[in-house]
Amino acid sequence: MQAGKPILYSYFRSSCSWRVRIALALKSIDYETIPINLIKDGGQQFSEEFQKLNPMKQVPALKIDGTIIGQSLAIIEYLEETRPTPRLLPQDPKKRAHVRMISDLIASGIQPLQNLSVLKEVGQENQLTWAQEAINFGFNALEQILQTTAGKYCVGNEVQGGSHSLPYHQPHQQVAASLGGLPSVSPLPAAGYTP
Ligand SMILES: N[C@@H](CCC(=O)N[C@@H](CS)C(=O)NCC(=O)O)C(=O)O
Repeated sequence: MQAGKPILYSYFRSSCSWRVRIALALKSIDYETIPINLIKDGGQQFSEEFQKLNPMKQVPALKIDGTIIGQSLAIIEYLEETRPTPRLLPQDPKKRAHVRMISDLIASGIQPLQNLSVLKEVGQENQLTWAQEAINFGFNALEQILQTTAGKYCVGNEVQGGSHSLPYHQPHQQVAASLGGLPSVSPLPAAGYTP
């Protein structure tokens, strides 16, 4: 595989892709986007061509440095290791662990439960309640954690403290606000990123 400009396979409404777009923007990495529409044509993630890039049939996937990487957090970690400036992870190991804890809470504990494929299994009638419960449960845990870790961002006042998880907050800012009683979760999206 020839290494050229990185290519991000992405969908505009995908919070997982958004997470990677924010990391790319923070690191000022120039890249191209190939849109994978998760709704159109029965879901372009299921095309034979895309499955070869990401057998999980999910966005994002990043073609970079002659390889292809799926899983948003793995992509972000790779960018951090190969393009370390500016840092996304704090230097302090405890703060770093806090960033990873929050990222995993969102990327493993909330988002997958309301993925399109899961909602389809849950069925149209129950999917709203199902998704609301997953978000409610996760955000309540997050609220408790942020009360001890957050400053301006999820962890402290440096952008790297919570950049992994900011992208999740942004698309769900209104949800967090509408849930009420989440004073630490609701204001965090206002971090000013529009990648
Ligand atoms: N753990 C994966 C999750 C990726 C994921 O769930 N992507 C969603 C969009 S945010 C997707 O492609 N869904 C397609 C589907 O459910 O069919 C990551 O963090 O990259």
